[in-house]
Amino acid sequence: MNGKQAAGERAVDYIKDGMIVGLGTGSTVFYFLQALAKKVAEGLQVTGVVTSMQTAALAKELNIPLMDLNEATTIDVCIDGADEIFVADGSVYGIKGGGGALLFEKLVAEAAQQRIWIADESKTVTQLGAFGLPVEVVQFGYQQLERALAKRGYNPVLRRSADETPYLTDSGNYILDLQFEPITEPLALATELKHMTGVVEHGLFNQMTEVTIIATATGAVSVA
Ligand code: ABF
Repeated sequence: MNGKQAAGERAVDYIKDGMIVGLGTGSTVFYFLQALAKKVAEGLQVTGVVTSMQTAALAKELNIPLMDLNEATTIDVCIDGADEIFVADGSVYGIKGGGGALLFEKLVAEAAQQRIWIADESKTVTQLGAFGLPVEVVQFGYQQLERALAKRGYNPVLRRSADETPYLTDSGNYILDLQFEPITEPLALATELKHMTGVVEHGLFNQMTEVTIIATATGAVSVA
């Protein structure tokens, strides 16, 4: 068992009968989904899973009921991975969006009563930024925004798919990956980015999780 699998399986303990479960994206979430599917097959009654398009396909394959975010009056618990997890003064900051679903992930997380991050220990960092910072932007005139971000020293790079065309998010937007580190003021940077016209959302998830489940490569799990 690896760290991602151990963290994903531990998170299933938080799922109770009747819950509406929010889900993010990525391989750690896929381990959670496989463990959840086993519990559902053993009788756990989940009302539904709300998630991004990438994860929805796997949930469907695993016969886990899906719900649209608009149908979910509230989400009991949201389980998601992360690209970086940083803890300072008891607050948890994260960078997400490596999987390109940061907008849907943030919308689902903000609708949830309890947010749980699951990750292997490689995601915990002593300062934010080495991963890069995904920023979802509208296609129209994105090069203006790219130039403005470059002027601020954020080194934006348009994310491209394997065929070299611009990567498109679930909402048909582009992603500019910012490259600069360390990110020492995540709260201020989040505000700055959100005020730039054309920015739809960014991958800073500041103080947006109540529980972090981190597992080592040997499967030892710590919950904070
Ligand atoms: C998702 O989890 C993304 O925001 C992030 O990129 C991903 C991490 O992927 P993995 O679990 O495969 O490391 O929420």
